Amino acid sequence: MQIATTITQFLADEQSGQPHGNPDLLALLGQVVTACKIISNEVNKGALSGVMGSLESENIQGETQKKLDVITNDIFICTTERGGRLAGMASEEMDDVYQIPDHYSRGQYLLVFDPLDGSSNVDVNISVGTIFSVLRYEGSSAHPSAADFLQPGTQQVAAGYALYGSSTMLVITTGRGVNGFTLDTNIGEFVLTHADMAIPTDTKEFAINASNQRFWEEPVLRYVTECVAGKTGPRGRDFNMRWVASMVAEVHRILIRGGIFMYPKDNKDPTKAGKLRLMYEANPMSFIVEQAGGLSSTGRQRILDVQPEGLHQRVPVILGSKNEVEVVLSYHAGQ
Ligand code: P6P
Repeated sequence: MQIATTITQFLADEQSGQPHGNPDLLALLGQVVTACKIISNEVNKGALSGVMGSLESENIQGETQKKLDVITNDIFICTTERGGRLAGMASEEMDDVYQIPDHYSRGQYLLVFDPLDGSSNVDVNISVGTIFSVLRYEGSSAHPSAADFLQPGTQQVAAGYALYGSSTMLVITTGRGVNGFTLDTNIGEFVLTHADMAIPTDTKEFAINASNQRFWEEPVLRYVTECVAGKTGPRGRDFNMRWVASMVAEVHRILIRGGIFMYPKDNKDPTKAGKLRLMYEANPMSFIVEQAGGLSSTGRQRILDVQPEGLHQRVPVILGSKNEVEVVLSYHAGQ
């Protein structure tokens, strides 16, 4: 009898064949998968849930919090804090490190997440997602500090996202390629539907918030202007543009059909190095993109090599199809 491969079985097989395959990591990822199932159920209720709209509060980013931002953050915490695999957590929605309550056992991993990325879209029924990253805890204290999280993206042991779209998908890497799973609501399991995901090296599709054009640096302005010039311009071919305002949806599209996504450094707010956050947006997505054969850069540095200086640090992001990202990087290098 042919039974679909569930994410639990896939990850167990993947870990079992590895010299450092770790049952603790497997257990933690299982808890993260459960959290994403619960969030999917909440998000997909839409207006029926009674939790649309915003709160009066703002997160540390100064962004108005959606009711679902807080609810999904709580779901992540409640689903993982008791599992005995975590030393601590950090999230877009929490100012500081979340300490595992003393009455729960602890583990060797740190979990960093954006519980509902693109949440400004949730009220208008456009796809949103969850992004997560797993790091090793190298300290000895029962209460990790923010400094314990400040590891370059190359130190991630796993990263992934859930996309709450026309179907709910979970895409994950543990450093051995990228695989995609679709939630089969009939059995309540994510089943393997997109094995060995690979980003096409070329693309004709770029994604950027063009309303920021007047704030862009010259290399980005040059690149986008040439894309828009199409066949009549120096690129000699037409391009298409997309902007969903949900990074998870953009990255997923790029994993499926290629593309380049840019939220570059701009001078809209010179105090900010970019809009996207390194620890729980740029790093996990860069790990996935590189594992799928793409590139991910600040424009001046490989994102996974950036040494974090703060839990909520922002970085410029240029990621996607290898050959197209290299064009943008060449412009940053003055070529
Ligand atoms: P803008 C969502 O808030 C997010 O962090 C990413 O998911 C998304 O790509 C970006 O911000 C959208 O930003 O300025 O277009 O609203």
